[in-house]
Amino acid sequence: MASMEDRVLLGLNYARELYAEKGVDVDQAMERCGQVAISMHCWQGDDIMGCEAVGAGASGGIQTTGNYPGRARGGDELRADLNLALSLIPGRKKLNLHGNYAELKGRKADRDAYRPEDFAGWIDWAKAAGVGLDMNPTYFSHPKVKDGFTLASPDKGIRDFWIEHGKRCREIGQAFAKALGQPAVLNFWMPDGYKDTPADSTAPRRRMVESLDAIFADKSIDTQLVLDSVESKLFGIGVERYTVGSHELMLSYALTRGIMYTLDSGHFHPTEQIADKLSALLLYLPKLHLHVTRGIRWDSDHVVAFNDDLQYIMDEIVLGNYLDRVLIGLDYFDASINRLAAWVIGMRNTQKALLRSMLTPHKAILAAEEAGDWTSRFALQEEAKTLPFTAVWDAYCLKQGVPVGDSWLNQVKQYEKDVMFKRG
Ligand code: RNT
Ligand code: ZN
Repeated sequence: MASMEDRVLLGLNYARELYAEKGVDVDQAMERCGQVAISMHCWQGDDIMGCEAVGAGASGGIQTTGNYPGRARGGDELRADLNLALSLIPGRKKLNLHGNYAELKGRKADRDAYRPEDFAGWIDWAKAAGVGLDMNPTYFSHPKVKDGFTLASPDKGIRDFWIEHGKRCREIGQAFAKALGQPAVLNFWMPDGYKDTPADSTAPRRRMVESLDAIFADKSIDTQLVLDSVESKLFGIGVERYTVGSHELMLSYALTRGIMYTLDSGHFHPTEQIADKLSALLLYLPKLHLHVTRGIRWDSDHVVAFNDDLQYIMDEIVLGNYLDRVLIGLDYFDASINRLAAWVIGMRNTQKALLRSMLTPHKAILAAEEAGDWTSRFALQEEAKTLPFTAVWDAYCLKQGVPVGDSWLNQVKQYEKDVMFKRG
C-alpha cells in the first residue's frame, strides 16, 4: 500500500492537470489560501466564561447550550487547548479575545479599569504561537448591564462605566497590535434592547451613538493599529422586539464615522444570507469585518459547517477580489460537543471553503455571464463543484504540516481522555 504522502501527491498531480486545463493554478491557490488570516474566537473553548472573577456565563441574549465535559477553566487551560487546536488547523490564524478574558491575578479592578498588563499572558502566548490578536469589549455577563442596557442605558453612570470599558479595550487592542506587529480588530457588540415594544425607539439609539462617539474620541489610539468595527443584530433571546444596535443604526454609524461594520451571519432573518451583502457594502465601506457562524432556526451559533452559506461568503470575498478588504472572524459557541474539536471543525471548514473559492474556474464562468449566456454560467458553476477539490485540500494540509483528513480527531480524543476529562 502506498503511504499517505504518496497518495496525497498522486491526487495532487491528477488535480493539478485537471484544474490547469480550466486555467486554474493549484499551487498558486494553496499559496494564496495560506496567507489569509482567519480570526479564531477564544470563546468557543470555555462557553464565553472568561477569566475574570465575575464569570457568570453568557448573558445579554446569547446562549451556549450543552454540557459536554472538559471545559477549559481559565487562561492556562484555554491556552493549552488552543495550542492543540492551532496545530490541527492549516493557514494563517489570529486569536479573537474578549474583555472578560483579562487575567487580573488578584488585582482589584473592574472592566472600566482593565490594562494591557491584564492580557500579558495572552500576548506572550500569541508571540510564541506566532498569531495575531483581535479584541472585543465585553458588554454582557456583568452586574452593570442594567435592565439589559449598556452604552444606551438611560442611566448616565452605567453609560459612563461602559464608555470607559470601550476605551480600555481599545488601549488593550493597541498594545496587542504593537506587541505582535499586526493590527487588531476592535469589535463592538452591545446587547442593548427590549423584550417588548418600546414607547420611544429613538432615544436609546441616540444615546448609543453618543456613547460610541465618546469612546472613539480618544485620539491616542492609532487607527492604523486598531481597526474599530460595530456589529449589528436583529434580535436576541429576551430582546426579541427591539435591538438598539440594529443593522441600519450600525451600518449608518460605520459609514459616517469611517470605521468597519461587522456582518454576523446569524444576525439577520434566518432565510437571509450575508454573502450578497458584501459587494453592496464594499462599494461604500473601505473595509468589512465578518463573524461567520451558523444559525439553525435562530441565531443559534452552531459550529460553522462546510455548506453553501459558507461557500457563497468565501466566493464573494475571493472572486470579488476583496481579500484585503474583508477581515474574517468566526463566532459560534457549541457546548454539546468537544469544544476543541468544534474549533478545529469550524476553522478547517472555513479554510476549505476559502481554498475551494480559489480553485473556482472563474474566468470561464464570468465570460459566460458577460456573454449573456446564463445557461453556460450555471452549467459551469455546477460542474466546478465536482472538480477534485479534496485532492488539493489534502495536499494543502500536508504542505501546511497539519493532519490530512480526519486523522486530527484521534489527537483530540486522546487529549480529551488525558487532559480534558480529568478537569473537574
Ligand atoms: C452576539 C454577537 C457577538 C458575540 C461575541 C461573543 O450575538 O454575535 O459577536 O457572539 O462577541
Ligand atoms: Zn457576532
